[in-house]
Amino acid sequence: MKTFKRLIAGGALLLPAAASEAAEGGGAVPDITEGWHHLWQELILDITIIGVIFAAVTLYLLIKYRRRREGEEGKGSSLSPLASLGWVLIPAFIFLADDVYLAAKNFELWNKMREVPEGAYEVKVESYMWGWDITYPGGATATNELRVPEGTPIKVSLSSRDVLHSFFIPDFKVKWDTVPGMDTYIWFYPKKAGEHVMTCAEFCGVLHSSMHGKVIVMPEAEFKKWIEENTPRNKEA
Ligand SMILES: [Cu+2]
Repeated sequence: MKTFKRLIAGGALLLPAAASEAAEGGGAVPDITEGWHHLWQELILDITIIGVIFAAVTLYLLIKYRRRREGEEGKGSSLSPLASLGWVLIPAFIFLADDVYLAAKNFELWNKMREVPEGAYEVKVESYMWGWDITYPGGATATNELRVPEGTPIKVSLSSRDVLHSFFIPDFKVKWDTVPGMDTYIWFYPKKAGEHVMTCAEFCGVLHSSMHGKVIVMPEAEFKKWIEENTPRNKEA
């Protein structure tokens, strides 16, 4: 796959490719948030560069071969068949090579997004009209506030009590549908403490727009304390 991608990258206008390759290495847990962010930037950059070049060439040809006098008739093209073919195939190749390259990167990231890293902390989230019920491994529960420890990959097991919803954390660039009767999941990697929005991204009824909550990333010790205080057996004791 790598060789295949290099081949394609070599053939096209793909300066950012090397940079993205370098940004990916490192820790055992892949940073899919950074990966999606990077792929998005790369896509915008590529289509901007290609778009500007194509627009400039089009503009140049439009001006160069414009009609100069009233009633002037154009001459037949002087391009050879080979040159005509080149004018069609080369631009098409540039577009397609970039598309295939970006698609390959996309699928690579997609696979990482579907592979939960080992040792991930699992939290259950059940969606309903219109909120999120959260259950932790020890039985602690919460609504609309998903507390997680920093520095640990989090697996969110998703289900729905009623209709289709979609669990979306924009800051981590992860989103997955919750489907009645089906178990789905998503994972993300909160690296440092802080608060993030989580929201429903699938229209699910009149109060869909207020179906949002918070992802609260806590320092590990603080999170442990919170879990202990909220686990049912500890509450009773
Ligand atoms: Cu919803």
